[in-house]
Formats: sequence, structure tokens, C-alpha cells
Amino acid sequence: MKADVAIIGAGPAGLMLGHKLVQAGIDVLLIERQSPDYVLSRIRAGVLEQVTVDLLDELELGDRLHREGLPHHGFNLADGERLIRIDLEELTSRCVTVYGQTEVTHDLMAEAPRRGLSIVYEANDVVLLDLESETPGVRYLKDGAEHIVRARFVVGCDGFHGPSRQAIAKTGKAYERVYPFGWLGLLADVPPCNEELIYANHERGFALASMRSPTRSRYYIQVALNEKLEDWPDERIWDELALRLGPEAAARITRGPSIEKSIAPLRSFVFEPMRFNNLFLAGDAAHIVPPTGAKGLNLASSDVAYLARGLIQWFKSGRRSGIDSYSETALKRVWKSERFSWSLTSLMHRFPEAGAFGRRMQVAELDYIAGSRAAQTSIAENYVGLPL
Ligand code: RFL
Ligand code: PHB
Repeated sequence: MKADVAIIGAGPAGLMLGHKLVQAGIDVLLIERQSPDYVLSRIRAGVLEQVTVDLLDELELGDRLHREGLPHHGFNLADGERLIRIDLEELTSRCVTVYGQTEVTHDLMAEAPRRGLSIVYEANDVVLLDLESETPGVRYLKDGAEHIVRARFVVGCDGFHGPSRQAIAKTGKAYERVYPFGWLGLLADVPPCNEELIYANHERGFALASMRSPTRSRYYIQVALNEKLEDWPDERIWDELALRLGPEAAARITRGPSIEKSIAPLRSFVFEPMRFNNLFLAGDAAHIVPPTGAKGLNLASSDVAYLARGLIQWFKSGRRSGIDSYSETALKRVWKSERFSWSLTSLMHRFPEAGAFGRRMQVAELDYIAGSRAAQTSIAENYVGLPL
């Protein structure tokens, strides 16, 4: 089998890149380990920056997003007593869009056959081949039979645990911070407790009130890493949310049965460079942010925007400048989002080792933010997304 570009992983990064390249007349094969249903069942991001919206618009895949997505002009930080509103619109003239990653993935997957984007699902035992040659390849098993696809470039969009970064681990450097807690998420078909998101720092730990639509809520609470889902029946999560989000929000929480619950660990991670010869990395394969800043999916989008531009330039005119500068350009934006996600995580969570002094520092910083337009502007600028 042959393709111009072989992409490993059909998450948002792989699907967006695949569509961008196919739109430019480049022949792509996407290789995904899971089934389509499994990919669509993963509940993840909910907040899209303008970069992601723009990318879907360029692909002419933004219709449903514009119909069903919710523009959010602000969000709130809660410090246990009050809500500090960050007015995105007023401070940056921009906003974010609440539209689930599942919906983005669905829109991209549904359109793939019509646009000639080939996707092999349920491909097992993916191995990357000959990355230093001009015909690198990917070997995989499908229904027990071995296949090899040869391409001019291979792109690893296979997430944090995929084989692409592992294949080149020795050629670069990894930077990592693992946080001593995780997020327990709950999805329920009940109206959200607030029109805008609330990120709460409470004595008992962090909580987030988010949503997918006017009738579907998404909530998270900080939990210790050794917590088990079976110890968290829905009622216990609702009780904890009511305490942590504060009395105002608690009074407006509608409880209901969960339709999904999961625990995810929090981590900051960057692998440099995001390229080895004819292999490029994009999205979670190259970097992870803790979800507090809502940056993960949006970073995948900016990687895709830079890499698509470079690859299209190479295939159309043979110029190498775009692909040669890809890693450096993408990493500049990655590190700024890493910084923001780490700082918001540090501000909003309970760190067991930080003690009473650490807690006072958080309270003082939240009080400073509440009274400073400059501090609010800095948060708003990062939250809506830095320019490409
Ligand atoms: P993905 O989505 O992990 O997709 C990788 C794909 O590669 C496949 N794969 C393989 N395929 C073939 N062979 C193999 N050996 C393979 N190994 C893996 C996988 O099956 C999968 O289909 O990475 P991608 O495309 O880079 O996208 C990244 C985003 O998914 C991620 O950054 C976001 O979900 C992060 N995130 C958020 N990002 C935001 O921008 N805004 C948010 O509000 C937000 N909230 C979140 C989040 C992530 C969360 N979790 C669960 C970590 C909230 C949570 C709770
Ligand atoms: C979500 O709705 O899943 C969500 C929203 C904001 C975040 C993280 C997750 O920062």
C-alpha cells in the first residue's frame, strides 16, 4: 500500500490533519487502533478556542458547531466565598465555544468517506519503519493479516501512549511533571448549574462545573490518585460538588444519574523536538497539559495548522522551510500553553504537600486577581488562546 502521508491515530489531531491534507489533494492513510464506536465513546474536551473553530471552518465542517456550539463570553473562578468573573469578551474581544470533542470527532469521522480520507480502524501492533529513509512506513495487523503502508512522511497523532513518540524516545528530550491527584468526571443529562463555567478552589479540593449543551452537564472534582470509581456513587459526587462549588451554585445544581464517569490523572509533558527525520509528532503524542486550562485539544489544532501548512508547501512546491521550522514554531505555542495550564492547575487545586502557607498563597492570588484588571486580562488572553 502507498500514500503520500501515513497518519497514526484517528483522534482529533489525526482526523483534522488528514482532512486538511486531503483538501489540498494529498493522499492520506489514517491508521487507528480502536473501532469508530470506541473513538466516539471517549468523553474528553469541551472548550474550543478560535483556532479550532477556524480549522473546522476552513474544512467546511463547522456548520453543526455553529448551530449547536455555545459561545461563552466569560468564565468564573471561585474561591469558596465568591465568583470572580473573567470577562473574556470585554478583556480580549474574543470568546470560546463549548462543543464536545466527541462532536468534533463525530463531524470529522462522518465526512471522511465522502472526502476520500481513508481510515483503517482496528489496526493492531502498529510498528514504524525506516524513518530515516525517503520511504518510511507503518506496519500493522488487521483481521490477523499483516499490512505495510509506504509513504513520504509519517505523522504520529497517536496520543500520549502511542508508539510514535516511543519509537524516537532516544532522539529527543522529555520534560514532565506528574501531579499528585486526578480528576473524577461525571456526565449527566441535567441542565448546567450556571450559564458559564465555574473553576472552584475549595478547602476540600478543586471542582469544575462545565457543560455540553443546555441539557447536558459535565462536572469534575479533584480526587487522590488512589481513589477508585466504585467508591464514588453518583450521590457522593453530587454532595461533593455542592460543597466545593459554593452555596450559590449548589442551590442551582440539578442532580441526575450519570451517563459516564471516569478518573484521569493530571500531567504536564513535552517532548522535544516534535520531529525525527520523516516522522512528525502532533497533539498529545508530543505534549500533555493538565485539563485545567482547556488547552489539550486546542494545542492539537495549532500543531495541525502549522504542520499542514508545511506539508502542503512541500508537496506543492518542494520547499522545506515549513516542515523544517514545524517543531520550533509549534513548541513556542506549546510551552506557553503548558505554562498557563500549570499555573491555573497550581492556583486552583489542593496540593497535599503545600501546607497552610501554600493555601494562603492561593487565597492571596485569587484575591489579587479579583481586584486587578491586568491579572484578569492575562488569564483571559491565555484562556481564549494565543495567536498562531
Ligand atoms: P487522542 O485524542 O488521544 O487520539 C489519539 C488516537 O491515537 C490512537 N492510538 C493508536 N492508533 C493506532 N495504533 C496505536 N498503537 C495507537 N495508540 C493510540 C488512539 O486510539 C486515539 O484515537 O490525541 P489527539 O488527537 O492528539 O487529541 C488530543 C486531545 O484528545 C486531548 O488533548 C484533549 O482531550 C485534552 N482535554 C481538553 N482539551 C481541550 O482543548 N479543552 C478541554 O476542555 C479539555 N478537557 C481534556 C479535557 C482531556 C481530558 N482527559 C480525559 C485527559 C478533559 C479531560 C478529562
Ligand atoms: C469539559 O467540559 O470537559 C472541560 C471544560 C473546561 C476544562 C476542562 C474540561 O478546563
